[in-house]
Parts: sequence; C-alpha cells; structure tokens
Amino acid sequence: YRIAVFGLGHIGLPTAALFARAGFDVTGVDISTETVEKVNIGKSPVPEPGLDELVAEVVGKGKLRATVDGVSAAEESNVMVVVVPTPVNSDNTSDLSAVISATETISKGLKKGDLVIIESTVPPGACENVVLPILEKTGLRASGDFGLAYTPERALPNNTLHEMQNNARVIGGIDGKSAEMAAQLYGKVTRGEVIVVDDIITAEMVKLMENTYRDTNIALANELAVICESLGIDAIKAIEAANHHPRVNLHTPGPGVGGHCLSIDPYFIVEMAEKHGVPARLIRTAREVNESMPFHVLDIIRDALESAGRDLAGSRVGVLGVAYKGDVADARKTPTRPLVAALISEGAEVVVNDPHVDPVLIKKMGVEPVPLEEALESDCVVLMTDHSEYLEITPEMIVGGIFICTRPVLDPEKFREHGIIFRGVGRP
Ligand code: SAJ
Repeated sequence: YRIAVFGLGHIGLPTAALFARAGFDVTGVDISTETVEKVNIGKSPVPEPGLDELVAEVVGKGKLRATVDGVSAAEESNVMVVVVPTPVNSDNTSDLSAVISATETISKGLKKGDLVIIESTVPPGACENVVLPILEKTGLRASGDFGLAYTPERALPNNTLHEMQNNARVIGGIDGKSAEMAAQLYGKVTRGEVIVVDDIITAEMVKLMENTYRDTNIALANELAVICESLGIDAIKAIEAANHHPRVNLHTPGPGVGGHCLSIDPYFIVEMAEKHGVPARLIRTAREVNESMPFHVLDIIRDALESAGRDLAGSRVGVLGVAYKGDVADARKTPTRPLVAALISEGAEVVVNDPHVDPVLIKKMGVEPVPLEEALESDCVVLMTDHSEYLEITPEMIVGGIFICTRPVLDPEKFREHGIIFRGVGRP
C-alpha cells in the first residue's frame, strides 16, 4: 500500500513515521508549508521524545515525504488517514472544519478500492453523517467502491511513540472488509491487541468514553479535595489510603484539567446526547468542576496572602508552570491561563516561569516570563505544573514565605517546619 496521512501534528506525524518504518511508502500532508519543509529535511516540528530521530531515519530512507498537495497525495495512495485537530467552539460544540476540509481534499483523489481511515476525535456519528456523504459526492459508493474505518488515537503525549507501538487499537469499519484492512495495517505498527468493534459509531464512542472516564474521575477527586480542605482533612493522604481498596482508583486532584483531549472530548458526548434528548448531567458537571479549579486556586492564594496580613491586589505572585502537565511544552487549555487572567484582574503583579513552554506564548498571556529564581522571589509562589525542575524546590528557596503547591508533588511538612505558609489543592 501507499499511505497518505493528512495532518502532521502531535499524532499525525508519529503515525506517518511509524507506518514508514513498518515498510510502507508514506506521504504526509499538511496545510502548513513550514511543517512540510521541516519534515522533508528530516526534522519534527512537534516536540516529542524520539520523534526527531525517527523522522530523520524514515525521511533519509525515502519512506516518508511531506507535501501540501493533498489531492496528488490522495491520487497516488490507496489508504488515506485523517489525523487533523477537532477543537470545540466557544459554545462547546465540535468544530469539524479540519476533518471536513481534509475529507474534501481526499474526495478529489478518491479511487475504487481505496480505504479512508479517520483518527481524529469526533462526536459519535460524525464519520457516517459528515465524512461519508462528502466521499460519496464523487459518485463512488462506500463499501462497494471504497472502504471507511475509524480508529481513535490513544497515545499519551510525551510517551506517544511507545504507546502507539504498544497500546491496544480499537477499530470500527463501515463493513467487515474496511475494518479488517485497517486492523491489518495498524497490526504492523502496534504490538498491542487490535480490537475490532461492531461499527464505526462504537469506535468513535470508545475514545470519548476513555477521556470522559478520566475527566469525571479527576472532577470527583477535585470535589473531594475541596471538601477535605474545608473539613481539615488532607485529601491527598485520604485518597492514597482509599486507593488501597482493590476496587477504588481515585485520580489526583490538582489545579484543573488541561490539554486538548480531556477538556474537550466530554463535550462531544454532551453535544450528541443533548441532540438525542439525553441531558448528560454528570459529564457536564464534571467539566464545570474541573473548569472551576483555577478559581479555587485563586481563592487559596488570596486566603494565604490575607493570613499573612497582605492583600492580593499589589502583591507579587510568581506562577510556576504554564504547560498543562509536567515535562511537556504544550499549553493548550492549561489551567494556568484562567488563573493568570484572574490574578491580573484582581490587581496582582504576576510573573511566570516555565522551562518548557515558548516564552512568546507566555507573553501572549500578558505576563513576563522570568527565570525560576526570580519567580521564587515573589510574595507568593504558586506551583501549577509538575515539571521535574520544580520537584527540587526547597523551603529556603521560598523567599516570600508563602507557597501554594496545587499538585501533590512536594511534602507540606518539609515547608511548614521552616515556617512557610504552605497551601495546596486538597491540603487543610
Ligand atoms: N490530571 C489531573 N489528575 C490526574 C490526571 C491528570 O489533574 O489524576 C490533569 C493533568 O495534569 C492534565 C490533564 O489532567 O492537565 C490531562 O492529562 P492526562 O495526562 O490525563 O491526559 P492527556 O490529555 O495528556 O492525554 C489523554 C490520555 N487519555 C487517557 O489517559 C484516557 C491519552 O491516552 C489520550 O491519547 C489523549 O488524552 C488524547 O489524545 O485523547
């Protein structure tokens, strides 16, 4: 087969590169000439461990090349994989414009015998109700003339290459032949189990269920943490003890849920549920709880400053971490953004440190990126992201005497022994 992968981002590029290493001839398609140029000189435009090396290897061997010309790529290939982003609109409905546009491009090069595979996360039903009609406008018929399958990407950022080659793969097809062919292709990339489910909509739903499970579980942990704070209970220790139960797996409370997946995917279920007259109360509430967490952190900061006889307005707050989670450079949907905006509107003087995130992006949040030592000299230091660098922070480094550690990564006692006001999500 010749495979064309549409979208060379966090997931598309590793997918294309792994197919190329498995021996397929792969054309990567992207609308960004900058991305295409970078890939063609053997470099990865997305930071992901091991990806630069892999891209260099497969481009060097001539197995992967990139282009902006999607129509020619589709004409030359017999398998087309769509891995483009699906963000949410401001009203939390799905924005399928990138999937639609990639599908339209593919339809211009679609031939008899081709297989189209969608990997982008979509609301249940989107492949059959949105993608399929575009492909059939060509006059070709699904099943009879071409195949269609859906297989969600499930790899964890920062561990993408490992997970893509080891995680189980869920596949749904428009017919048995499409599913079987997709299963064979992905079986060449992953050692994990390849699970063929009944149909496309089931495969679409599986992906959303996984991230909704995690988001809802984190919301539960966050709500329990806030309750524990008010009752004088250390929620982190309580959750740890509860998780010794063989059937309990409470997640970790924190400053909120960021990233492009957990904070978006539950809304895709809500959207379709409501269209079908089902309210999706729990899933929606979980989102509300997680989206409220940065403002809970704001309350903790204000409270801690007031307990030291200071006002939030006019105080200098040093925020540590812009990335949505530790040791990544990705700041999409990060809880740090609403926190910083709220601090500024309350009149605090905010400085931000992040050793991984592009300083240009930090400046766009309306704050100054500063070195760690400078952030630590603030009246109040707030750890938002569990970057490895921050795990080395010691009481002596908290010059202003107030430390808000929103992630359970440092021991409160160690700081309190030194007279530091130590507060955190879930800490009494
Ligand atoms: N978080 C918590 N508490 C926890 C776990 C996470 O507050 O106990 C926060 C993190 O700090 C972060 C956010 O949640 O802000 C999301 O982080 P994550 O590591 O849970 O997930 P992502 O968004 O990096 O990747 C998820 C993964 N999905 C699941 O684990 C079910 C990944 O496997 C998916 O491929 C990815 O979404 C995706 O692309 O959908």
